[in-house]
Amino acid sequence: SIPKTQKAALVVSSDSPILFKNDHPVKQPEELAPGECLVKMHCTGVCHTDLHARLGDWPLPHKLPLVGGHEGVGEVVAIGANTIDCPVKIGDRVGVKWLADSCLQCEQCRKGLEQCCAKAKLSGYTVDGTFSQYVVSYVAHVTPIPENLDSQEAASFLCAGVTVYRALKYSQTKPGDWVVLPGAGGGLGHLAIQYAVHAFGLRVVAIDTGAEKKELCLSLGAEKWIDFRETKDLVKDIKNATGGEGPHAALVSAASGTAYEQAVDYLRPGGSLLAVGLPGQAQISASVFWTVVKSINIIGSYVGNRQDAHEALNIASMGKIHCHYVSKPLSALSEVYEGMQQGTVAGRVVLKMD
Ligand code: 8ID
Ligand code: ZN
Repeated sequence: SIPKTQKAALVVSSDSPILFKNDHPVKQPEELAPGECLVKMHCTGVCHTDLHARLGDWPLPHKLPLVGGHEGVGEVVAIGANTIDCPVKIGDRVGVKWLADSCLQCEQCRKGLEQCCAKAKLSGYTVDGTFSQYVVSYVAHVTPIPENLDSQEAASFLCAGVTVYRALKYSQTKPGDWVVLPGAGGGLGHLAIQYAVHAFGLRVVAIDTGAEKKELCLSLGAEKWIDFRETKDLVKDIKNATGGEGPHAALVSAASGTAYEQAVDYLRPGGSLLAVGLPGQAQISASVFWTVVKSINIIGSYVGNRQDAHEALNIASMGKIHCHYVSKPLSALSEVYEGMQQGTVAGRVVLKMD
């Protein structure tokens, strides 16, 4: 049976502490609209995007009070009455990703750019997300979880995994090419190393800071490491690491504008800058002259559509790509945000909800 109340963590305002509640209401099965489903969470990853929402540092408004979170895995326990063409059934294990819902009818949805739908609903941002025991989501957009992935292992593929997978898919690289990953030791970056190596056959230069992240990146398959706090000349170090000519692509997943600086300078001619990290106020500044003369591609890449999510999880289920995570209870969310802000979280934290 479905309880009336639940544990949840709420952002009330950007300058008050996270509010942990034991009596947050659960939307009851008979209250679900057609197309909605209720998912009982097993666990949820904590993404840096949740920290942006908590700090209110993006130029995109979100709801308040807000239950954050968008890397959730759980079980469908109810489906709204009169839902037609329902692709899931009660008992299915599904993922709740950033893109909670989209209209599926507009030009962007028809083209597979569902994440740019004007009617998109965003989990843990414009609708309540996964930092609660029961989450209302949408049958058209929840992602089936492959049987052989356990829920905690699967969680961070719903955002971090699908995002870096899609960025690499559109990177215009080919096997044997070099990719540079500023932010490599974080949630997105550590999965990007593994997709780059195992799914796309790329060679990886990892950029981040500190001994723990260095060890993690090298153990996951990065061939070269550069500490962004220690380098005296980033462009020179990157060129040296890639045989003198610079990388074919740079996937920036750092939550900092600094990580975007110099990308056009170190990329090889014809190279691609994959803009993924989302500092709220930064600008990409690049020499127009060298962008043109080096034929540089600047590509913004925003999460992924339903198909990207299927592909990212399917590849993960093949067993070569693993989320490196620490498991914590929901009550640890505030300290997780502190660690993330200080840059001390290597890989991910996954919150256990059951
Ligand atoms: O769809 C998207 N484009 C998308 C999806 C999900 C997340 C974008 N994001 C955004 C988040 O909102 C956030 O801005 O990507 C960014 C990174 O998310 P994350 O991987 O969840 O964050 P993290 O675990 O904190 O990792 C960030 C890493 O960047 C390093 C940090 O040390 C950390 O390991 N870093 C920083 I901050 N500055 C750096 C620099 N100058 C840097 N690494 C290299 N060079
Ligand atoms: Zn995310």
